[in-house]
Amino acid sequence: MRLEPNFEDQRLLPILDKVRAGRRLAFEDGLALYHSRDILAIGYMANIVRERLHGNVTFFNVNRHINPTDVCVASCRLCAFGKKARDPKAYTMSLEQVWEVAGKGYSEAATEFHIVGGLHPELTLDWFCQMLRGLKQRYPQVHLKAFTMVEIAYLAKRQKIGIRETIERLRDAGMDSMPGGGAEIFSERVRRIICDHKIDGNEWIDVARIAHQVGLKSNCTMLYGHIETAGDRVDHLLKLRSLQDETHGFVTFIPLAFHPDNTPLQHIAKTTGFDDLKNIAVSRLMLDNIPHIKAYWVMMTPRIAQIAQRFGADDIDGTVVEEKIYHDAGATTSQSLRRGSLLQLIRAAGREPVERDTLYRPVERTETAFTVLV
Ligand code: V47
Repeated sequence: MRLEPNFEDQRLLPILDKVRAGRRLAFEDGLALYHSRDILAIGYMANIVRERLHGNVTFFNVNRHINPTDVCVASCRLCAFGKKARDPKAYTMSLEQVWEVAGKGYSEAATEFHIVGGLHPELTLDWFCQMLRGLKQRYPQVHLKAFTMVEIAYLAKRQKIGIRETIERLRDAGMDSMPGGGAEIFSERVRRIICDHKIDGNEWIDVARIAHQVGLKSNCTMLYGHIETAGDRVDHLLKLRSLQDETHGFVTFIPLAFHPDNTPLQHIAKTTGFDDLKNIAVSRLMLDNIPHIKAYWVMMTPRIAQIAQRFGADDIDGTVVEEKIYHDAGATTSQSLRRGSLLQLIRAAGREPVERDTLYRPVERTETAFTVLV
């Protein structure tokens, strides 16, 4: 028998009724949740949904991020990672370097490479296909989660071919699924200010739809904590929810807090733990058709990511090994966590850790080898 917290904010009671009955929340419910300060009530409701879906389990993986280049033709104000080719600090790896970096890090065998980078004006679709083939050849068991919808749209445009053909060629070369980045926030008003060089929200959704139609799964994200309104956030979540009704291709949603350091928007205050937990909880409540909500520890700190496991999240991400996008924007978290530390964090939150592969199949392992249980 669950003991209920006192709902300080009585306006949330109709939402509690819907959550208990498993009914879909509406735009106005999302707004009421974002406008409420009753974080315990919001977390309590999100935890009901989270435990209904995943019981006491928290998922994690042993992964490695690879960013082949930070050269980017776009100059998004939100970003501290992308550099112009002439910038002395910019880098682009050779294919051999990508393949070599992939094998570096911990002795624990990674089950996933998470591969994203800038919009490089010269690297071709063929170069990326070779990169994927080389990775598959050297690390045949590792799942390649690669390229945001934004990178796909850019490669298609440069190659002067369609999105579908671009995705199919990358898939045939070894791309197994796609990460959720680049979605930012779909509001055109906000995008004009924070990322006006990127594809617009409708294009992001269109690329995701095509990826799902050709049989690939992907993640999805929302960047919050800059100049967006509560309405913009709810609108973003509902657009993802409605694509998911159509394709069922999203696996995990990751709310991403804006990190302002070293960006042209550095005057914007950083998000607080309160905001971060609320975004986890509201997304769990609104996205009733997306199986997993990830509390990305690099972005929100391991401490908050741990508490998030009681506010709607069922995933904490992985070992990561080398993170650049958030660290260029001032993240003070470490760049990596050992598998043992992830186990400890999850257990200390009273949850049962389950190592997963990218598609959430449980993994059994020794340090240097693993088996995906199907
Ligand atoms: O696409 C860029 C965002 C994303 C900043 O799919 C910034 O499993 C905050 O998408 N402050 C990359 N955010 C991270 C990402 C991700 C991370 C972990 C797991 C998965 C997954 C995806 O980070 C970018 C952009 O949306 N970003 N700059 C910044 N200054």
